[in-house]
Amino acid sequence: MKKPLIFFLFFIFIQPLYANKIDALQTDEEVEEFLQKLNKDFGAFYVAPIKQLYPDTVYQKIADSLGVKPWQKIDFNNDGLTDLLVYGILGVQKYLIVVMDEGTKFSIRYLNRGLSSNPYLPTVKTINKQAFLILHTSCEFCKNQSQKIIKTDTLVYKFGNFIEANFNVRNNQIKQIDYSTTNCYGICSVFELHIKSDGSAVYNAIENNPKNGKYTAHIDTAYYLPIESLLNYIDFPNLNDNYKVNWTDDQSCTLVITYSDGKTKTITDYGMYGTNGLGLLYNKLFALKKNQDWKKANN
Ligand SMILES: [Ca+2]
Repeated sequence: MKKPLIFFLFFIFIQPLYANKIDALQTDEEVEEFLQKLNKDFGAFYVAPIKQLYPDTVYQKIADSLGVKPWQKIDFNNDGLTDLLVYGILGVQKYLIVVMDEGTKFSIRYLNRGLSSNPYLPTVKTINKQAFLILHTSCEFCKNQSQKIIKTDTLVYKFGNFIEANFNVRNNQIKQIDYSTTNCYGICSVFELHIKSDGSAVYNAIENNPKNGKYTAHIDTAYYLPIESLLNYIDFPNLNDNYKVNWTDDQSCTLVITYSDGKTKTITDYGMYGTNGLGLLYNKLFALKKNQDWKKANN
């Protein structure tokens, strides 16, 4: 008779430590209310049934066969805290979002690529206890309707966001990172960053920065090492040399990685979203402008 009692007490005391607000969500309305409390911008956001997410009956059948759900609870980063994947509608736009429980707060990751992107068919697959977001991109807005799924990405939550999974990571010895941005139709920060593997760095703030000018710093290893790891994870030598979004007036950037014995890899990226991994890398490089102790250079 003792065992059930011990189990019951264990359940009572342990459960509140691990259960979070996402675990308690049961209905579409509860999901909507949860999101609206997280962010007021989600005031008109709603969870739509499959028929509304995919008005074309062909895509409804594909969504059913793939097992697409408007929302589901998954622990994407294996930290014991349940996260929430939602594909819903706000205004005329479908939004694919993930709410990550970071322990002390919930934070939202937006997975749309541009506002006019083709609808997604998101599913989740777990391999060796690791959850992957399988993102099928439909061709609902394509002129050529023969191909129903135009792209399938396998994304994993790493380095703070969802990036393309790499099952065979190779570590290249990175010697230098050179990064530069261009202007855009509006106001975009134009700058250069030159970072050596010992952390010594030059930041040249050229236009539209809080303070333009040339600065130097020693990049904190807590910031440099994740950038180096992310570069190796995304397998930069095998990425394309050029990326381009399908809209205009956006900002462009160029990334040059010097590695191994003087090899270089140059990536130019119009729209700065060649891959999810590159987008995350650029965010981390942009952040260095603010999170390092830059000193005005003498020349
Ligand atoms: Ca989690």
